[in-house]
Amino acid sequence: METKTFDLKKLAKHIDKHQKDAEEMEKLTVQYPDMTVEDAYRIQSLWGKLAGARGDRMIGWKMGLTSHAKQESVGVNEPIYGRLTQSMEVAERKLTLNGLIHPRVEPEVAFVMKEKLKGENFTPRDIWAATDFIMPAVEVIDSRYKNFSFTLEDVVADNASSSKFFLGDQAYSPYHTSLSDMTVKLIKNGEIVQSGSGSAVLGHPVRSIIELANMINRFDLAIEPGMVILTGGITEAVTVHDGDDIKVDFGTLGSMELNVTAL
Ligand code: 0L1
Ligand code: MG
Repeated sequence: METKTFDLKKLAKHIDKHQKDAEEMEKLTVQYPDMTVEDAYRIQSLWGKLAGARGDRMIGWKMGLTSHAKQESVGVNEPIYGRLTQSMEVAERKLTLNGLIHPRVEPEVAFVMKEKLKGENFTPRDIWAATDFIMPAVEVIDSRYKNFSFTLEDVVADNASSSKFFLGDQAYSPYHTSLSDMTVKLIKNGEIVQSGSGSAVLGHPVRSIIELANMINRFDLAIEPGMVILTGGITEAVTVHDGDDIKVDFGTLGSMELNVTAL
């Protein structure tokens, strides 16, 4: 087996420390330019094990870089995935900035699964049949890299910038509405600052689940029953500051409102 000049476990601990301390770090690829995307997913997996060992259980997956705009900004043509843990889900409608570096919010659709999906090349029908319900969601992304600047390998190792997420109070049937036609507006302090349609997510959010199953199957991993999946940003992510009021209008999936506070 090829011997790496870097220790993946040590890098997972390094990222974990910067996440916990909310402290910016240099890109890993500056010091380790030979790092591959596969190495980066292994670092992410080791990070997941560290979280699990302190009781922060994995509860789902997120897909990132699912829009052309985001892929272009990182210079890639593929999405990425990350791990969602229990401590990332926030039940109250308050986003506390303490513990975060430079958070941004983005509206998403979450799928909650009732059946295991393991394998490749699922069809949309397979995904719908395995879905329990869908929910509107707001993801908070917070890259641990300076200036939110990274390569594909860096962002994968940093768990796809995962930090927190909010799910709406109301769950909906998977057949409630056409998610690709759904228009979503992100309103900050009373002003519409972003809008987009569900089709921004790989053409349709269901495609995001198909892609996730393909990608994790390469590591022999599965989407497990009960897991929540954030399918990807419907609009660009928006920076938030203390005192901001964030409202997301999901059309027929209702709306969500968050207050941003320092503490
Ligand atoms: O959820 C996302 O699409 C974020 C993926 C990572 C890229 C970023 O931090 O903007
Ligand atoms: Mg996202």
